[in-house]
Amino acid sequence: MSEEKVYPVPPAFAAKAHINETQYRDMYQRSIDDPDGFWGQQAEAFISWYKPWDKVLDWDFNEPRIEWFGGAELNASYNCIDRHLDTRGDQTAIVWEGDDPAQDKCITYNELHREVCSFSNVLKKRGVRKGDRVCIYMPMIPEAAYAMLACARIGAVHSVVFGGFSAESIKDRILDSDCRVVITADEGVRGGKAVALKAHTDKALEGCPDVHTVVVVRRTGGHIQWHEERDVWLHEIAATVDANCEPEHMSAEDPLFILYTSGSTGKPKGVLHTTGGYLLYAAMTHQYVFDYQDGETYWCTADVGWITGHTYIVYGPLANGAKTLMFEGIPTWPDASRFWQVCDKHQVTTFYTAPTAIRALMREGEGPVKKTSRSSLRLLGTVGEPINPEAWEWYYHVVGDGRCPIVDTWWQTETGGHMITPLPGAIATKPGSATVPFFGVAPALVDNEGKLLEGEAEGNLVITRPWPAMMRTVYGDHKRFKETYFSTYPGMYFSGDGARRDKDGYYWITGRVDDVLNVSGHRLGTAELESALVLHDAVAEAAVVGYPHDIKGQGIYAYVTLVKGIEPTDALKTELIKLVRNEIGPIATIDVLQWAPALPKTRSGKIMRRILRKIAANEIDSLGDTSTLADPGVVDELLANRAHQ
Ligand code: 6R9
Repeated sequence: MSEEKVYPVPPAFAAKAHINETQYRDMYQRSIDDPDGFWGQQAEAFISWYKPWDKVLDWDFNEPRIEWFGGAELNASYNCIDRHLDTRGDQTAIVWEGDDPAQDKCITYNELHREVCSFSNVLKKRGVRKGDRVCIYMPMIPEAAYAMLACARIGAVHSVVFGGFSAESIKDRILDSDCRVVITADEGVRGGKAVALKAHTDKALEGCPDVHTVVVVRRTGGHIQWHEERDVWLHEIAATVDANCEPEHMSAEDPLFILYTSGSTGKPKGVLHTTGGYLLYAAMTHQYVFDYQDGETYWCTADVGWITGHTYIVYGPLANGAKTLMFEGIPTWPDASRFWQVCDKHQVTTFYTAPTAIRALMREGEGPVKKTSRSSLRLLGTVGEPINPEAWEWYYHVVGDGRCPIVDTWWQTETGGHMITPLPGAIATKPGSATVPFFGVAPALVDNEGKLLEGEAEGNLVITRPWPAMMRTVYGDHKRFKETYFSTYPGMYFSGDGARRDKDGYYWITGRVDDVLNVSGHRLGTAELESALVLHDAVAEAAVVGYPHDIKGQGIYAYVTLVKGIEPTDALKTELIKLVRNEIGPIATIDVLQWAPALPKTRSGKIMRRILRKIAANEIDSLGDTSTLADPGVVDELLANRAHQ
């Protein structure tokens, strides 16, 4: 590793920041020494409760059981809307920027209140009750946020499915959590192209007989199929309901939402988050990590279909009464200058995106950036995958003109909010490092045997104690929750990531150590991809690994063994790639498909992925020990027929 660069906190930034270095150290120490006192105080400061808690925290990582603010009551929608109305009813809550640069609008807190109340009553009218699950399959339009907040208001549990997922993926998610109502739009619009959301929904619902209602938002007016007994237009039904809806009083541990994410085995799991701890942590991290100051315009470019969109477009900013920007489009439409034009147009102060977007824009050169001012920016953020130092430096110098600190935030769907990240007024940054833990977070590194590593070390990243926004279970499968996160290293939460800790105690995330790929910041399980491939009659066996990809971070490399007697052809290759896209969605587009007469296996029949990863990464000089293979000749054959990347 080359010499590490350190970027100190700009003194002017520190002077105005919510948290400076001394405060960070003091507060962090207190959060570890006296978690009940620390979190109790934060919970009073950040959240409005109907009823206070009996106990701040009750936990046992062996069962596992995690309870924050037991006995307390609150409502997330009330916290994100109603309590701001007296002081900022006329201020903008959501700035919406359409795919088409000529389309935008501002929604005030008063308007948000009206829309969410009305949406809540629509859901009630269609029979949705407290505790029911509602699937949301939406483009990036304000109605996506209204739908989420409406669920929260009436105590329904939303399950947002990313608009880029296929009908098959929607179906699986609807069935797994038994959603009876789906909220979607006629079409989405991205990069000037329509996305057939309603058509995908219709197809998914062929396999979901219990769904009785589809609420459809009109976005484009494009042609769609209509099922009279099941489908309702939002604008039509909204005209028939009351304007006001009182928020339900929810227990702190009542579920707020389910969000599916890929694991190393089986189908995606429904990560369940509850109300009190999640909302507190969302609000607090949004305020401290983005150093949000009243009146600023904050922009997170994620899609609401991912956890980043949940926590840092909707719940965190709105709980803080912030102005949050929601962008319907893509970074390269109409051209590669779009992000920066939007920053100028709406005077964005904080910009939060993914390394894959930065790398894609970096490839276009400085021109598209430099023709904009970006003078409103004061902080930059990144999330989703490790950021390579070159991309970090480009982001810092070219986008931020060397003025804006960068917060590299490590966290996961499961963690609900930021876990390891600099606080911009407190922590000097190093390009490529997520730096140090947020308040209350106790990270540690363990070796493969679970032994805790001290000081400078590299190992598996675990968290040794609970934090308020951690997931509570896998929906409908608590056993899987325990097995996935608490069994590898008993008594600790295992992240699935590897990391290095340097001499200053800074963490450097090295990437997944399990069979999960991170493609353009999106998680994909190799098991899911393989299951999709073997659906094809011609496929006998498949193994999927990741390999380094310039833009995507990781690309998808598939080894496919065909059924005896079937000839590999380009047409078949295309068919297989299409099959996987149809099963999962366009994010699951295989980059390289190699025909494999056989796969390298141990004598007990386990596929040796280590070797497949090396071949895919072109690291053929360091294949390691192949002597334990049942048939070492298989490797030579794979090497001889390596596919081009
Ligand atoms: C928020 C989110 C989680 C996985 C995680 C890790 C990777 C996320 C990162 C990062 C290095 C960062 N990851 N942020 N790796 N540095 N700043 O992305 O959630 O979609 O569940 O992905 O993403 O590998 O385990 P999710």
